Amino acid sequence: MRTEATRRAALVFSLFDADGNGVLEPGDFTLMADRVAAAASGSDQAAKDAMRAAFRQYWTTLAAELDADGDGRITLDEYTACVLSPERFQATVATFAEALAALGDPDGDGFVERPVFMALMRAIGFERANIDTLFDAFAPTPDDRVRVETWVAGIKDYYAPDKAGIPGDHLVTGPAA
Ligand SMILES: [Ca+2]
Ligand SMILES: [Ca+2]
Repeated sequence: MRTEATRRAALVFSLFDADGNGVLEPGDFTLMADRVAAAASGSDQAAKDAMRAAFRQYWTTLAAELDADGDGRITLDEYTACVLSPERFQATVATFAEALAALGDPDGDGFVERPVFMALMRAIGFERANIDTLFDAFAPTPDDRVRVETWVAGIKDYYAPDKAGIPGDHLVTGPAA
């Protein structure tokens, strides 16, 4: 396991703890889905519903796979186990990545513009400067867009325990780290 992967997991844990009470519970994922839906102003209802379903599946997987003490809440220690056994989490991350990235491409042309990317990532809670650096690391086109597939792959890499020095590591650096 890489230190980088543990740091990435800890950051996501802190952001997904949307109500800030130190543990992940179903309500955190409803709150987060509401925030992301509000930021996805250009997306249709079907895309928002898919994202909400992906957040629900995320929670269901956490509760089924990582709630070691069975208390219906996920602590940071329980959560970081997803870094140790990524295979239990892979399908859920893939669904989540595709649903989130789809929100970034409301017109379906296969590309995500920077302002849309920024709005969605801000809604999740990442730092503005880190989001810009991440977008740049995705090697945007001259008109400042990245491919949906690039973002999907970036999200999957973010959760991969053996990855280091990836674009997603930019999210972990800066004043919040
Ligand atoms: Ca919480
Ligand atoms: Ca627990």
